[in-house]
Amino acid sequence: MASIEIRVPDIGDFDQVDVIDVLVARGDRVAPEDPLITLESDKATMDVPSSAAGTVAEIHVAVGDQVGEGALIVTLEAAADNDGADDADGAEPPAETGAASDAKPPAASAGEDAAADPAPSPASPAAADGEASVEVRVPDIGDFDQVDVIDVLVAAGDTVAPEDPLITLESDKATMDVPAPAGGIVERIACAVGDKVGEGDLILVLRGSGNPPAAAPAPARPAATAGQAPQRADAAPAASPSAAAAPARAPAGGSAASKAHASPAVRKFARELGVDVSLVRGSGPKGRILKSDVQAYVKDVMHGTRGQPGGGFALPAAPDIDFSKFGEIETTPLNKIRRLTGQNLHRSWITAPHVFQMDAADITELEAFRKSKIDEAEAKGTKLTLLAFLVKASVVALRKFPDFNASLSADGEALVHKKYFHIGVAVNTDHGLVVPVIRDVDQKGLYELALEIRELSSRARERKVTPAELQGACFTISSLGGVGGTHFTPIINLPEVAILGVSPASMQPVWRDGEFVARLMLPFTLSYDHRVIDGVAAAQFTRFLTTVLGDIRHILL
Ligand code: CAO
Repeated sequence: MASIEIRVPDIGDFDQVDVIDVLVARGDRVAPEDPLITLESDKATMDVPSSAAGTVAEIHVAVGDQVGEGALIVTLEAAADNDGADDADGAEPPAETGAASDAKPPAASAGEDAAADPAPSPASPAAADGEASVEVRVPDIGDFDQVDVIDVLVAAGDTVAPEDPLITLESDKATMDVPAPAGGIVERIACAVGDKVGEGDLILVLRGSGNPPAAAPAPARPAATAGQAPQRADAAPAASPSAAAAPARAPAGGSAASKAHASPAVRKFARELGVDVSLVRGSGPKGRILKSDVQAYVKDVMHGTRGQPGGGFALPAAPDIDFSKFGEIETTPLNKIRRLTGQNLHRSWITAPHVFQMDAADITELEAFRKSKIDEAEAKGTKLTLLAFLVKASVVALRKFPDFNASLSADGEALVHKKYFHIGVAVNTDHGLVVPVIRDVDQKGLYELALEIRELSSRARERKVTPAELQGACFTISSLGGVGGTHFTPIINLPEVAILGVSPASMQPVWRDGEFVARLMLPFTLSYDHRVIDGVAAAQFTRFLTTVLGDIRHILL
């Protein structure tokens, strides 16, 4: 069966854009035109559709990646019915469609475009001076004929600056803002949410403010989608902010739904399910609504926990506070790792009801054994820290308590038990928290694990771990043992159901056989998802872990 590589097509003037959603999973069957991923620049959101039918064999991008033209998105195993289809309809051969190498990018920016070709100017001044009324029309929107007006961002009487977004249009592939060609006061609005418009249709009339009216910049238009070379090269990308970044202004006729930050594919999905996207809380970058958010919303509604009159649970949006009112500030953008980590932790915190089970293991003997092996470990080129023992002991406990080596199915109706034992290890790095995964721990010895922990953590610190090395964990260990503290409560790394938070061991007086004896005690916390794990099971798990760590020979059993 042939493999087809689907690549990022020509995306016009944009160099590197964010992957904000991956809409397929390995094993999914896709048809031509099914959306695969959603890209977002600061001007437009665009789905990249599949150019062929097939089964998703490999996904090469993840949410948060930045991609440019030609980047490999997915590899498809071709469906039988692809064979010969290209000849029949004259479409590009599948391997080339993603790169869309012959697709023309949109032309230069709005201003340049207007200078080069003023004829299709969508802004028609009724008089030559800047105070005259200007009819603002839908500019060239590329391949799209009639598209929906999904938001009107201004009202009659509003003052707009050049490039302010006026309306938002949506096709089945892209959401795009139409920016103001000039500054002025909105005299009259000529379209409404729900209208279908095409190039040249009147949007509104602006009364000039002294700024000479220019040709309206075209909306940010995604270039050809895979397999679809654009017919025209004269459409210019807008310089408008995205809908989400539009100035805070009451929309004239726009519904809250149209203001929601979601890709066309997600909107379509929501429409199919009858979901009002304005009620869905987005967990994606910049609060973007993902398909999984719509699914989670529907699930909550079905369970009666959200959206029901008189009840429900909705988090209010965080207030936008101007801290400079209170003193000097400096704003530093979060890097990608911190943004993604924050989103994942937040999602886990609000999704999984966390319970924390604390315990302490007597590791006096284990520590004596570890110390006796330090030289041997060094000879093997590694450092045998407690963490290798914890990783191994956790797998012994996961074997005994299989519900801890499981994940809830996406619909929340089943528990997926894993027969493999991959352990995530939280690594603190200068650029944020990274959790590389040690695979098949059950098949590895302590030295091998120690080596791997060392190697993976240093690569994590050098930003050299691959996305694949961050995936597939069954259970995570977060050790602050080398740092300090007495106890802490880590957040579960969903879709895992539990995480172990380990604090520094210390000598403690322990009452034993009628006297206090000094023992090295290791405090730890098991944070677990109470939807899956009962309190008794959690206490049994942590007790068993103390037994294994108390007598490490248990790992042989
Ligand atoms: N009790 C006492 N000492 C401990 C200990 C514990 N629980 N765990 C580690 N130590 C000791 C080690 O033995 C080592 O001692 P020496 O230098 O004297 O030999 C020292 O502390 C430093 O260990 P380490 O941190 O370099 O190595 P590690 O294998 O224990 O941990 C790693 C590796 C990558 C997990 C760690 O460096 C790290 O990044 N930890 C932070 C994880 C984190 O950020 N968690 C919070 C996330 S929120 O959930």
